[in-house]
Amino acid sequence: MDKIAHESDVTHHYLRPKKKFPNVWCAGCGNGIVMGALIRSIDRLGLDKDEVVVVSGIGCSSRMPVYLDFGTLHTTHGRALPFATGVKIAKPNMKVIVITGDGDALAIGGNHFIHACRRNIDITTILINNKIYGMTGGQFAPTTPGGSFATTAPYGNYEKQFDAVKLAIGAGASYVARGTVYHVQQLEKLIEGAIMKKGFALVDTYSNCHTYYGRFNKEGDAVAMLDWFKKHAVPINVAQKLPPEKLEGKFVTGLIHETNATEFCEEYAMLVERLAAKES
Ligand SMILES: Cc1ncc(C[n+]2csc(CCOP(=O)(O)OP(=O)(O)O)c2C)c(N)n1
Ligand code: SF4
Repeated sequence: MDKIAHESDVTHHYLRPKKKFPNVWCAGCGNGIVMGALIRSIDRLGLDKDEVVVVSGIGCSSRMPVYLDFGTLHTTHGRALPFATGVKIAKPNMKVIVITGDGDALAIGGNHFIHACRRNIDITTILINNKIYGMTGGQFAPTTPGGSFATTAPYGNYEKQFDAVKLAIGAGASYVARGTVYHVQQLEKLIEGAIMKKGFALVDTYSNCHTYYGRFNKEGDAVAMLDWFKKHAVPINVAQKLPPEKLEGKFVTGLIHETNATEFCEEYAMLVERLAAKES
């Protein structure tokens, strides 16, 4: 069987095609690329469908678990991480993956994001960062660059922009990476690494919302936006050798930060064991 036919079979194995399709995404949306990358990463890791739980909030990106044939939870806006935390504490052997948008994770869910990083709980978070609220019509998000246009920023956004990678590192996450929907093979490797990491893992994934961000900011269609990612991404190993002025206007991709800090569920299990030993 050729490679494309094989990958198509793999993809269909992990989808719910009869129940949930067609999907709600605009043609060319980066969400589909991330979903394909996630499926191939899970398949390569050889995980059983029943070992994986995918949790999301609300947003275009957060629709993803609906289409996936794992254990799934489609919850409320901004609250994917609290639900995922509950699942992980109840079932620590399961691989818990959160799919979230930049509004979902960093605006309404910002506090949950910070504390999940701080606890270093073993959850993989794939943040689909399209720099805007897609589902509700293109309002600006905490990741919208200064000067960019949105329905709620008709004269240009005058707020400062969050860097999700810096935020996660500062708050205590143990695996922090950035990828894009153009660099799919790199994205798959980053997702694999994140799933296998014991601790909180973030994959900040730059993605295209051509329908709103691209249109309002004259960045063109989906293909033009992918091309922008191609031209502006600098892999971490290259970036480390460049002076800061050469990185202006660019962004760094790859595994940016990794530590081996203790993980929340392990700490909790040790506490329970200690207390049980005291009682007996
Ligand atoms: C409590 C609550 N507040 C607001 C909303 C409306 N709402 C739904 S999705 C969304 C933002 C989506 O943006 P993002 O998380 O970046 O995801 P995207 O759609 O871009 O993938 C908002 C504000 C809601 N559903 N619930
Ligand atoms: S509105 Fe934007 S984020 Fe939502 S499906 Fe369309 S392109 Fe994707």
